[in-house]
Amino acid sequence: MGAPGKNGLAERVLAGEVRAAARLMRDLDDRQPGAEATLRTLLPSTGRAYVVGLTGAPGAGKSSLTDRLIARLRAAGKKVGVIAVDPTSPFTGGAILGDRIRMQDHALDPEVFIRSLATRGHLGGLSRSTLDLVHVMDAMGKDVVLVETVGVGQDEVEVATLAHTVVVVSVPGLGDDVQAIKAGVLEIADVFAVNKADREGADRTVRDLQTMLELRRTVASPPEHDAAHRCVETSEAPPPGPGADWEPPIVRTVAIRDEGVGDLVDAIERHRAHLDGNGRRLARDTARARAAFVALLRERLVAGALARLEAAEGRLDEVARRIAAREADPYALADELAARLRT
Ligand SMILES: Nc1nc2c(ncn2[C@@H]2O[C@H](COP(=O)(O)OP(=O)(O)OP(=O)(O)O)[C@@H](O)[C@H]2O)c(=O)[nH]1
Ligand SMILES: [Mg+2]
Repeated sequence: MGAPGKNGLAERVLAGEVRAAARLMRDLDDRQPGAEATLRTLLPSTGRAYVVGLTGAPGAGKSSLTDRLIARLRAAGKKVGVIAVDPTSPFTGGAILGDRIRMQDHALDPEVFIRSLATRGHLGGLSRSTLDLVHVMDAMGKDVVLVETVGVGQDEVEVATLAHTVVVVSVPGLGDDVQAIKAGVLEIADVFAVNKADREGADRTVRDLQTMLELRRTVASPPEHDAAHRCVETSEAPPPGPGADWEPPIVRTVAIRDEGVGDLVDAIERHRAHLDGNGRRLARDTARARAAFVALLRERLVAGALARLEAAEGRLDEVARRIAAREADPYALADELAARLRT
């Protein structure tokens, strides 16, 4: 498939070559024509990596925890990939996010591959570009891929469509937990980490989370309801979410002192074992594939429709201006474009 150079790149990625992977990721990011073809040749070699999502408020300590998790996983001989989506602060381990070249050069451990990703503004949104990176890391032979996303807006919900295990990181104080629950984080959490447990109020945060979980248990199937609701709202697959038979553990951590991190690893491992039992892993993978496929399809359809629109009606901005000025009917335009895509 394609030019020999492209196959060469895929082979080098499969051999775990960092530079080849970085190159492919850059090309995917830039929407280079050959990049997707290369990714597709890699797909049959993926599916081995276990994906852990970490989400939580800005500054909750997600990167610090990720940093400690990397150390534990490496000590256990695992190869680790890390994707930080829209990072606002650098990793404590010295890798400077946002500077790809320096990150590569400073990576002391060749089996750890860290990559940051700015997605906002992309048509495909978080899941598409992040999933591409997950695939590349998977193809590289990473055993575990950690995905860090800031828990604001849709991103923390979308991370559930990428990860096998979602760790929601909260911190004491500021009523953050209630906010997190409002944002639907409770529905996607497989494990709760109460980080900065060295700070006052950690007990309270743990209690609040316990109360919320108990509430959920006593109310009739709220996760299903919420998932279905979100599905209608976003016409996307519902995030897999924890099953009714899994009770998300709450783990206290102090990332900066490496306290509780072993417990966090244990909790993730237990969730992994839970998924591996009774085909839940396959169900989760299917739900992930469904969400990713719908996102991909939507991206393709919207791109196709917009291209047709611009060819027929002029630039999108101009069409939008006419809609705003009540000179064009958005319903008629959308119906017309959708109908044309069907033929
Ligand atoms: N006291 C205390 N501080 C912590 C702990 N974990 C992290 N921090 C500090 O909290 C700050 C933010 O940590 P990060 O790991 O960058 O947090 P983050 O969630 O990745 O932040 P963003 O990616 O910007 O959303 C840093 O100054 C850390 O040193 C902890 O357990 N206790
Ligand atoms: Mg961070």
